[in-house]
Amino acid sequence: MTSLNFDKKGVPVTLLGLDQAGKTSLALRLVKGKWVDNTSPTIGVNFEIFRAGDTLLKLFDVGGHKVLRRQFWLNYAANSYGILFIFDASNRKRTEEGKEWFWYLINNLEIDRRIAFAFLANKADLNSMELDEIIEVLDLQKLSNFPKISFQIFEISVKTSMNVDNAMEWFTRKIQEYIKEQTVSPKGLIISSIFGNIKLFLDFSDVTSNLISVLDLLAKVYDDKNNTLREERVASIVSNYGQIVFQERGEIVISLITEPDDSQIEAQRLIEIIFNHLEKRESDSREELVDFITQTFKISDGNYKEIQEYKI
Ligand SMILES: Nc1nc2c(ncn2[C@@H]2O[C@H](COP(=O)(O)OP(=O)(O)O)[C@@H](O)[C@H]2O)c(=O)[nH]1
Ligand SMILES: [Mg+2]
Repeated sequence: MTSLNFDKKGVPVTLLGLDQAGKTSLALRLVKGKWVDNTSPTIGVNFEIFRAGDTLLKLFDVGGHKVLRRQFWLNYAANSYGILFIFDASNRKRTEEGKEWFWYLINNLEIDRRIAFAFLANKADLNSMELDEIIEVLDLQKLSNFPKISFQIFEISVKTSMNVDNAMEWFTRKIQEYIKEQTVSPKGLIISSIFGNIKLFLDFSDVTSNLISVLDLLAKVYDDKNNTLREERVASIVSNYGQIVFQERGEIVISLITEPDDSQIEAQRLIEIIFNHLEKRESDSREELVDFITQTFKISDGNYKEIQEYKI
């Protein structure tokens, strides 16, 4: 089993909430370690990225009637390890709106693994709703119907920093737990052109004996590329033999063969590491590339072979 490390890319988490709830202020507090009076609201920008330690924070403003954006941030939320949902507990006028977005998120979140969800009732320094009231008004008891969501509610003030550390401590501890659960066992890797010409085929676990099924799966993806590939040019196919996660960037396609129930997100992250390496080190020899791949996947010498004969 190869577990992934996030040293370079950071752990993706999503920060969601209505506009004015305190998302940018929280991100700035986490990044800079202090209160930043964020007087200029983010106009027109609905999506920003911050880095706090080894965590990548993706921020979304979800207010208003931006129906078209919903799918976009839902995808991000589903692909992250944790969600920080900021709720402005001082603004009773927008409670209903906040509640609506909250439940839209919970009801539409498609996850196949556990996710940490911190509900941050912000602005506790003002005359704000108490936790009991929030739980009641937002129907938070109903969250027990969602066992994959590990839910915790915190009364915080980004301004005074009240409880922010506690909330983040719980959140990062949960995320670390879930990351450990996420493993990918690469069985093979194929680098090819978008036209299907295979440039490199590494076999880590006797893929060769199932070569026909692997290539067959791959051919199906190529045949139906425009329908199969999602927005980010990623597809995945699962058969009883295994899963192929397939990503296209420029003229290159990388396909990672894994166990059928391995995490697609993790497989995708591994693929991206290889893509980034290819872009940075174009001049590398084939041996150097193979070394990089086997090291990244923690495959020891002699535990892989390069397949030369194939037909797609
Ligand atoms: N009193 C108080 N104001 C806050 C707190 N957190 C954020 N704010 C203010 O709320 C407003 C909206 O915050 P902002 O971070 O821009 O919200 P965003 O739209 O969710 O990014 C700003 O005027 C902040 O200074 C808090 O804990 N207490
Ligand atoms: Mg903002």
